[in-house]
Amino acid sequence: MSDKIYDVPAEWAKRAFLDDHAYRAKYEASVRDPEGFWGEEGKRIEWFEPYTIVKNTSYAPGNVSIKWFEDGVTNVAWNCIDRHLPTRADQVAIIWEGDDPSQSRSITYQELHDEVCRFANVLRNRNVEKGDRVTIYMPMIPEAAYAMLACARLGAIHSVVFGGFSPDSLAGRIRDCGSKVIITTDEGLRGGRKVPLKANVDAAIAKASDVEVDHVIVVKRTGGSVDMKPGRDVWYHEAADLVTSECPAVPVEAEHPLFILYTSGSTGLPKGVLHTTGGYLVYASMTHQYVFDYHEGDVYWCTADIGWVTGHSYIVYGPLANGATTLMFEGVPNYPTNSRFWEVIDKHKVNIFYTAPTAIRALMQAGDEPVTKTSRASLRLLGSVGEPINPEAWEWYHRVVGEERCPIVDTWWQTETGGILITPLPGATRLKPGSATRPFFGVIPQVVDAEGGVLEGACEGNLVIADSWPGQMRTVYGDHERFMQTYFSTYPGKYFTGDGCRRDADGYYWITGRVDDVINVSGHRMGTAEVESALVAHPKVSEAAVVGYPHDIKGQGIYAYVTLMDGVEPSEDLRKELVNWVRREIGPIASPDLIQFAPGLPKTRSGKIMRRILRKIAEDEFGNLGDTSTLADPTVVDDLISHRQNKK
Ligand code: 6R9
Repeated sequence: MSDKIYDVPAEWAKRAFLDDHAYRAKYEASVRDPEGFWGEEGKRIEWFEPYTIVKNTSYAPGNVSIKWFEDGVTNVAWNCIDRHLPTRADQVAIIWEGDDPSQSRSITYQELHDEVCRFANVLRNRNVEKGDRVTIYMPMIPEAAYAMLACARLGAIHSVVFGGFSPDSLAGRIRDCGSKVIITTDEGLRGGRKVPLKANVDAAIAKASDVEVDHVIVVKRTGGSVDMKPGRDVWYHEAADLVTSECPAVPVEAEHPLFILYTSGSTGLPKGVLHTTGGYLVYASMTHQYVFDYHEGDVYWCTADIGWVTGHSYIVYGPLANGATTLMFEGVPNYPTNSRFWEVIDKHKVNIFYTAPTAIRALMQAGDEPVTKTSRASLRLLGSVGEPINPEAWEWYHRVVGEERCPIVDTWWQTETGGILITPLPGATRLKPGSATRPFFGVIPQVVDAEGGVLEGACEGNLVIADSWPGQMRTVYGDHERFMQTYFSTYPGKYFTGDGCRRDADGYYWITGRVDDVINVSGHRMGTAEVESALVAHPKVSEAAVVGYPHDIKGQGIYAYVTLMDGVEPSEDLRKELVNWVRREIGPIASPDLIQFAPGLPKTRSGKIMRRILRKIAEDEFGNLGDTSTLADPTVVDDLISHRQNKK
């Protein structure tokens, strides 16, 4: 914890939407009268049929049901595009910056309209209708945003799968939501390297043989050669040539699903987090405006990938709902050089910059010079998301990148929450490095102890949210039981975030990280169970247990304890083979950083692996193993300690 406090800069106190006093008053109003508050706020988007019911939500055990603006009718693509046309047809909606610094494009709202309509018509010609699921497996190119908005325009439900996931992971996601249409590109391009997206789609379809995929729409990106299956596969540019740039936006109910996004939990396969239309858009739009203090004419850049929720809410939906100019970046922070982010900021005069602690830490290691040789004069506000930001990285971001004039908004939220829940507001909140500070409007965080008792004042425990907000997920796709079990059974009547948290005497929240079996690697969520099941699928592995350990750049690294089949000898080659195996099974983000071959794992007499002990060993805290007396064979612990792998 850092005890430094940064006051709101004078310039900010003047320009921002809200000062501290206004924040407190508005927050009070939002929790005193949610119906009145959101009833007004819901009008920030356009409705074809206005709502009369604002909030209809219940966290009741066994009967969780979440509905906002339920009798309203609208369309997300209409709100993100058409309604801006009378005033902003020629304003740039999307600035695209390619992996190769010589490539960039600007797309106006009129062009966005035409492109999205064309894409929607291509889908409509392939029988995509309201409620159908469409899988999008694409790199960061404007066509990915067109594809998302085209689905929204038709009332189809998109499921974006991160381009770094393997064919196996993609197959699981196609199967789970039964999507008959897949949109991809020939290849992706990141950091100068090509990613065989279309070939991965072909492999995934072969694996998901129980699902009938009718159409694969392929956008040409690199021109690399791909196999096209006649009748199933179509080049987007050929199909788009045959359609018009007009396509009506299909009116949908506020609770009509907008998208599914798969995310890792503590058990089982990734869950399909389902977000719906009206409440999600109102919340994404409102948070984007206030948290980033977005004003007319600002150029806004979020570096996330559209494969993650941050890309959904804060590259596409929030900014476009607000008529903003949003920058989409295809590349990576260190290609061609470590100055890339800052050069892009200068090139496009970016005012608001939102990135992840892992990127900040990696760039910090490269020293100040790659930053200071750029101007960054356009920058006004910095943001952070994805994991706790350590105070050292915060200070560097503030001092070197923002030259002490840009506030940092450390935004805490989750795939499940749809938008930011705990965050500073730049004109209102004094900052403490490492703290996400205070709740956004309408959000009621509570800190509870293990028994669910609500703690008051300064305290530490688990973070829950006491009542619903409009951006909240509505269900796990196809499995409402799992939704209730995962989020509402630990502390009945409350939404359990899975995060630990401390609240200080000023009422500031400090997120301490996951308290469940989810690890956060470079801001990406991985379930330990997923990595374990990939490892045990290898013929030489008998058992595996995976935990997180502190990693200087990634935040957490993946530490795997592996027990081999009888007769198999541990070796460096086998270690490499297992790392590659997991990369192939799940994707590069799941690669174990350290593998320890363990003849036995610490188990209770009932056979449960005691992860607490494995975590302590991986964290290098042998002195503090706690009670080991319930272990079936306490001697395995000594062997584990003596063969601990060293951090990289
Ligand atoms: C938006 C996103 C969610 C988990 C969340 C928490 C961690 C995100 C954070 C943060 C501390 C922040 N997290 N933002 N922890 N401070 N500002 O990242 O969604 O991928 O679902 O991850 O990330 O542990 O529970 P998602």
